[in-house]
Amino acid sequence: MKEKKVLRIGLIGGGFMGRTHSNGYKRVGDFFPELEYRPELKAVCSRREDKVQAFANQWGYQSFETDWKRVIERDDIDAIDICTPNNMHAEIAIAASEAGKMILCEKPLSRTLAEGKQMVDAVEKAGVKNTVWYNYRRLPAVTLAKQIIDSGKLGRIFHYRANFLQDWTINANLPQGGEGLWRLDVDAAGSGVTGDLLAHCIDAAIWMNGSIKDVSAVTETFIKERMHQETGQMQKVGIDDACIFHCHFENGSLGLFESTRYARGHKALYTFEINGEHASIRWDLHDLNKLEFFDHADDSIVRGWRTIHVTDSDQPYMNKWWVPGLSIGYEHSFVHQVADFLKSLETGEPCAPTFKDALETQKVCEAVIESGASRSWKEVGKVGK
Ligand code: SOE
Repeated sequence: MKEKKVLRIGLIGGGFMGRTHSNGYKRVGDFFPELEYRPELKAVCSRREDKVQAFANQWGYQSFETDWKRVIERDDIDAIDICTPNNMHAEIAIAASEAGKMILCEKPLSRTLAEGKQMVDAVEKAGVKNTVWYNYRRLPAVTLAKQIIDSGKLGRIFHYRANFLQDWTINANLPQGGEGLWRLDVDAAGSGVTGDLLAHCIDAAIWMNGSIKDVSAVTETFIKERMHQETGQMQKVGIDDACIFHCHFENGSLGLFESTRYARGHKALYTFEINGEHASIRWDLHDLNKLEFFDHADDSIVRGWRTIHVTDSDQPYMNKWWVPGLSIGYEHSFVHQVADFLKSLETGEPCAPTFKDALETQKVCEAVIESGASRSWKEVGKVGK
């Protein structure tokens, strides 16, 4: 068998996302054997030595570091995978670009549009390969939705609707800052549900339905003060706990988006629905292998919503897994992203979403936050100008 080329990975951040990405690197070779490249888990980095050592042992990293700058300096590493809280993304990405490393950055690209622009400039100046982990794009049913839209089956699109609902921050005693809970600290996260959850919905929406022109948002912070893990003091909460916005897309369709972490009973209810002139599509993360499709061209006596179980070998990614009818899960979206990144090394094509693509999502997020704060419509193209 032909010897594979190696992509040596330095993972920075050993939390939940570090685990999802590591699983992607570990599984990809078994299921995408035709790829010319294979990832090698060279080093993982996190500040606490005991934790990072345990992570390295558990996931099979060859070494560990406690200072991310060391990972970037190492010449036995080709690609930096950024899985830190959002406030580290820009600094690490810029340093990694300057060191000529490829970068795979966890979403959202950055805390702010200004930071995101610096990151795009850095990767473009250095000419380094880059991608952002908007993983849900790579679930087979979501990729199929994109293919159906691109085929023109929906015709003119009128509506794009998406939700991302959770309930894990309702408890007022939950502190802000620290592991996982940095998402509640505006300095670490940049924003609340807008950057953390709606960013997924916006990424998919732009990918499937084109650019968003303008937005009008309502944002709310339900718990105004929380104890900060680092200071031990009660501090103002600066994130949006909930966000609802509507928008115009450049193609003339209307968008409606909602996200909250205060929807009791919902853990990760990400849904979207797209209504076109001839057909509609809807999808629900809780039943992620299924895509619902309504085609007005069907014979009227049998016309209705049909459920496509996206597990057949001619459907996106599914020839890599089991046999038709057998489902895959959330973690496979990360395996697919690694596979697509490795493939892009062979072809020389960008691996979407690149930093530049993800900057579009960042612009919409910024417009949404500004619109919520000012209670006015914001044109996405004018944000940050
Ligand atoms: C937050 O709860 C979170 O883990 C996000 O950070 C992820 O991006 C999302 O996929 C699931 O929810």
